[in-house]
Amino acid sequence: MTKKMQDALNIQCNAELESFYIYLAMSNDLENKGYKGSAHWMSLQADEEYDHYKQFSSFISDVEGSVSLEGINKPTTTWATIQDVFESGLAHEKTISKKINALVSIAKLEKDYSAENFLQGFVTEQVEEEVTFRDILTELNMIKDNSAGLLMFDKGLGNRSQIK
Ligand code: OFO
Repeated sequence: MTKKMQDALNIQCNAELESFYIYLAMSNDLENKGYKGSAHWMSLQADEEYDHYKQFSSFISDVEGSVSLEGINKPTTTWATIQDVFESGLAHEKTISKKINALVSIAKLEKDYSAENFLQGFVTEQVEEEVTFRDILTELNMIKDNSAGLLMFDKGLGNRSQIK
């Protein structure tokens, strides 16, 4: 692997850990707001990001590169409403999608076919991540501040059992 590719993948390791941290902060805020089911969902979302970090770091090691960890920015810790939490989540996933696409461009330029192949899974993953957040927001925008609707919505998210 070229140094340019390794550096870019290491930056993505950091971005995945930052995603983990951001979703943990969102989970804590949802818990504080009384949305226990949504907090559970978001905590699994954080776990999924940690899994993405592990996939990136394993790939770097598999191709005899080295992983180097950097500091993680302090995340936002409170949002005005549950809608704002998920709006921020969708905006964040859009920034990650751009980063993944930029990595694919680097892999192509570096003629790194194994990195390009590895990254394709994340191109697909990012489409799914954006759809998931968009679907949740559609539901929340229909419910607005209807308490019975919010209660049912929260129970629904509480049923998430896996990171995928
Ligand atoms: Fe949310 O997909 Fe990784 O960052």
